[in-house]
Amino acid sequence: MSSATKNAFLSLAIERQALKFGAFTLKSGRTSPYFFNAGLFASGGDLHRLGECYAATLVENNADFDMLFGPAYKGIPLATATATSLFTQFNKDVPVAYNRKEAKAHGEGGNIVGAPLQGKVMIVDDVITAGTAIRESIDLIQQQGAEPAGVLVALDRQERGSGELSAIQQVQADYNIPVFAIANLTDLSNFIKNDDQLSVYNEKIAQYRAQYGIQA
Ligand code: OMP
Repeated sequence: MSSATKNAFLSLAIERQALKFGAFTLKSGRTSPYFFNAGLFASGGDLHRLGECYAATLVENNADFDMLFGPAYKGIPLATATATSLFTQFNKDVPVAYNRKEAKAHGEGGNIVGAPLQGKVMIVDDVITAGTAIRESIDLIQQQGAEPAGVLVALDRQERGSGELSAIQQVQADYNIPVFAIANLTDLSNFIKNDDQLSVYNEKIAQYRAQYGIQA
């Protein structure tokens, strides 16, 4: 994938403090020297630029899919922004859908909003931490008779889950689908290498990777 896409994403994330450096307790209980919070891309401009990075990642990887699906809640604006960028940047008008967390019994009913789930469905989300939300999305897609085509996330932390594999590698292995990331921890570490203020965190990141990182 092009370094221009990775760099555009990483500089925006750092600018918006969606990527923070310090000491953060993760869901796993690990203390991480960095944390990614996609909820901080919170303006039309931010979502537009982020959508361009997601869309470019799909196109640069020649990803094979018919439509996009954004899991509630964080995946919803991300899949939408990706769909609009696929149209404006790449002239691809693909259907987009998302789920409600709670099924509606009245009105239009059901828990899928937007295009019906059919064909090869690409799931768009922020990060894969334990893989629970992604597994739920895959179940939902299969229940509708559609096929999961892959997962697209912003950042791959490249760290082990409970075993040797990362949650991303586990999803790839269990479902035999690709997982694409705009950038991974190696990209982040290279990106901050020459930054006067942030390069100091590379030592902590290296220590963290030695302890929890996946095999290269
Ligand atoms: P959603 O974005 O709501 O799916 O949550 C993702 C989970 O991953 C949350 O529990 C976050 O606290 C967690 N998380 C991040 O969002 N960013 C990170 O860099 C690391 C984690 C994590 O806890 O591993």
